[in-house]
Amino acid sequence: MQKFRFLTAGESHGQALSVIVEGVPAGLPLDEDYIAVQLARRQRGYGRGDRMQIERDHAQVLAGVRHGYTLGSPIALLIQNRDFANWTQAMAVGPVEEPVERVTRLRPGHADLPGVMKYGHHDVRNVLERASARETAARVAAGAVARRFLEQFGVQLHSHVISIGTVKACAPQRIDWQQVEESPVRCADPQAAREMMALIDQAKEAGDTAGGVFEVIAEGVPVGLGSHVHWDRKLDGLIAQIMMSINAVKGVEVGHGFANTERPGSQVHDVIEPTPGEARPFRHATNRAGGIEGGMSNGEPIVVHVAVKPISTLGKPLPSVDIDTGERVQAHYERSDICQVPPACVIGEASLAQVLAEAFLEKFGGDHMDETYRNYLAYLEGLKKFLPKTPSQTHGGQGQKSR
Ligand code: EPS
Repeated sequence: MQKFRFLTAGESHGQALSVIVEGVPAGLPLDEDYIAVQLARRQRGYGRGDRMQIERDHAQVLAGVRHGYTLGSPIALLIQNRDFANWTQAMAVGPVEEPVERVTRLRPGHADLPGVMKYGHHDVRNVLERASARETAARVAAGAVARRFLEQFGVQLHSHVISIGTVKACAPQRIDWQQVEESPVRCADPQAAREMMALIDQAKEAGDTAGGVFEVIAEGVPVGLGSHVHWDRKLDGLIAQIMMSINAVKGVEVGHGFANTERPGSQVHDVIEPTPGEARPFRHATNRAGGIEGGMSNGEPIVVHVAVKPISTLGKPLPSVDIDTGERVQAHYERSDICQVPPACVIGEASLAQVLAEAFLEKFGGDHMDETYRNYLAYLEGLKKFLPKTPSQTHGGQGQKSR
C-alpha cells in the first residue's frame, strides 16, 4: 500500500540533516525555493539563540524530482549545517587524534539521563546531538512536500502563538495571517506580542527559558479523512502522536478539548445544520470539536492546540549529577534558545501537513497526481447524494433509491 512517510537523519552539529520522503505521487510540482520558504519561517522567532545567525537553512533536492515535478520515487533532501565548520573535531565521523572534551553533567528535562543509560554512552553529546530540536528543520522540509501536495486540493495551513508563559493572546475573530507572519512571536494580538517579548527578555536575563501554547489550523480538509474503525486510523490520534513527538511538546488538544470538560454536553457538541443551495450537504454551527468527530475529519477546519514546555537547557543551570563522578553538580550549559514556541508553530504546521497528506493518500490513493485528483473529485461528486432532496426525490424519486 502506498504510504506517505518520512525518515530523518542528522546530528545538530554534524555535517548535515537529511530526510527521505516516500509515497508522494508523481506529477506534483516541487522545487527548492518552495521548501526554502518554510525553512526560513522556522528559523525566525523572538527568543531564538545565536545559532540561527549562523544557519541559512536550505534543502537541496537530491532525488525524486525531475524538471520541477515529483517522479513517484523517494524524495531525498539535504540541509547543510553551517555550524559544522566549528565542530569538525567534536563531530568528526572518523577517529580523532586529540581527545575531545566529553559532556558528563546531565541536564534535567533533556534526553541526557535516559539517553546515556539506555544507549550506554559515556559522553552526553552522543545523545544531545540527535535529541536537539535542530532535527525539526528536516521535519519542516518533509512537511513542505506534504503541504505542497495538500495545496493541490485547496487545503491551507496556518498557525499562531496563543500564549507564552503567563501572557495570553486575545486572538481576533478573523486572524490576519500576514500580520502573524510579521509578528516576531507569531502572535495575532499585538499588545500580547509585546508582553511576550518582554517575558522572553526577562527569562533571558534570569538565565531561564519560557514555554507556551500554539494553535495550528488546516482549512479546506474534506469530510472523511481518518477512520472510526481502528485506534491507529483515528485522525486525532495520529495528529496527537506526531505533535507529541516535536521536541519540548508536552500536551495536545483538538478543538476545545480541555475547556469542553467543564461544560454540559448540550453546550459542547456542534449542532449540524442543513445547507440549502450550497454545494456542501451539511455544516456545523460551531467548531468546538476542532474539525474531527469519531476520528474522522468532519469538513470543518481542523484546529489543534499544542503545549510546549520551556527549553531544558538553562543559562542558570539546575542542580544535577555528573555521570563520571556521581557527584552533585550544576547541569551542563550549552548555547541554546530561550523560547522555541514561535518556530514550533511552523513545525506543528509541517506535522499536521504530514498526517493530512498521509490520510489523503490513504483515502484517495493515486500513483500520479492526476489519478489522486480524479479520485478526490469522484468522492466529492459522490457526496452530492447527501444534498437536500427536491420534493419529487423525497417522495420515492431516483435520489431516494440511490441511497
Ligand atoms: C537546541 C540548541 C540550539 C538551538 C537548536 C536546538 O542549538 P545550538 O546548541 O547549536 O545553539 O538553536 O535548534 C536549532 C539548531 C534549530 O535549527 O532549530 C537544542 O538543544 O535542542
